[in-house]
Amino acid sequence: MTFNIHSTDDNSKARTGVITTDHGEIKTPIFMPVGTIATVKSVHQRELLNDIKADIILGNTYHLYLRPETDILQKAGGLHQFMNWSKNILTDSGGYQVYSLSERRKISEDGVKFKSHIDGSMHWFSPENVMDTQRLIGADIMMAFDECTPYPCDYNYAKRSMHMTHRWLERCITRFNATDDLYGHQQHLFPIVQGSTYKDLRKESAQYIADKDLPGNAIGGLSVGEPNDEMYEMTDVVTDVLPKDKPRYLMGVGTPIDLLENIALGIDMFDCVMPTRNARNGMIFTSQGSINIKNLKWKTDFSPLDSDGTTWVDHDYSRAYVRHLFTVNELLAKQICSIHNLGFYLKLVRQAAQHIQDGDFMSWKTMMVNQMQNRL
Ligand code: PRF
Repeated sequence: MTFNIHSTDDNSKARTGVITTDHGEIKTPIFMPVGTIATVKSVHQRELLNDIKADIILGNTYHLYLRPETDILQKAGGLHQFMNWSKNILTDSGGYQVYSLSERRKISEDGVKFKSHIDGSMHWFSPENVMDTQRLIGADIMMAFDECTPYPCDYNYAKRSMHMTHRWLERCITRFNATDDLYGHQQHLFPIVQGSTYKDLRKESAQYIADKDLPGNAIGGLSVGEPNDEMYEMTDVVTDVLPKDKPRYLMGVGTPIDLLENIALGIDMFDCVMPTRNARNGMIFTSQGSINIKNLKWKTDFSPLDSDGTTWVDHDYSRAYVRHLFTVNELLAKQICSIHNLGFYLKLVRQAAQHIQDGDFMSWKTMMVNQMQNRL
């Protein structure tokens, strides 16, 4: 994997660059659509490729391990083959999903015992078997196994948990180095900074992670209920420590405004269920603000879904039509809004890159943040 920085902003920590892997180029800053269970919900791979223009999507070890199960993915020749996606894939390690989804879990130094949210069966994740599973999935970028602490989190718990995440990282690296990629493309491991909302812990964790000299670095444990200012403060502290010449990935973030604020703080990669999940509930994002397309006010609005939008759904369908589809509970409503929202997120990060190159990123960001706060 290589990461080449193309431009930097004089007034913030924002930068543009290109990550290159065996599955092609990823232009940063990037947003990665979430494809939890081998599908970006209600969006075809063709649309991701041609309309949304995603360079990389995300999968979840936790979900894929439970269904279709790892051996099916292995028989298929890996996740790329199974779902017919020839660009990049990053898999989250399961560290977060075990905590947020499984009904019961018991965490120890060895790993996590958890109960499946599907059928209640018992399972076991460890730093070692999570590396093995991600080898079998075949993601281009694999994530280390970590514990994501809740918010708020007691200082002593956050500190103990962070140190355990660091010890787990050692075990991940050992297993990663002792195993090979299985499908003819190279895989890469990213470690995860934790430390809750404590600056000293965040600095310590960032330094520890940076010293491992892996090809990219991630920040976890944020966007878990803390106020936005606290999230931005933690990102700021951590990006001051993480090396400049490697991509930085802020996990599970966020709103369009969060993306712009964190790009200014030196983040290169994001993922979040928000554009797809909100789309399925009728909430769409535009550069003028967010819209609840189910509202009565759109009943006779025959203007395009988003006249500034870059995907075909933005121009082919009116607000009144999409509102109607939601009213009668038609599947097409969710498809249209998911394509729209992902198209909007990807356009937003491409625009950010353009403004970083042009040297007016911060003034553009201020204008966009103001506009996007509106509810139309
Ligand atoms: N760890 C992992 N995945 C994550 C997170 C984390 O802390 C978050 C936190 N926002 C989202 N996804 N492994």
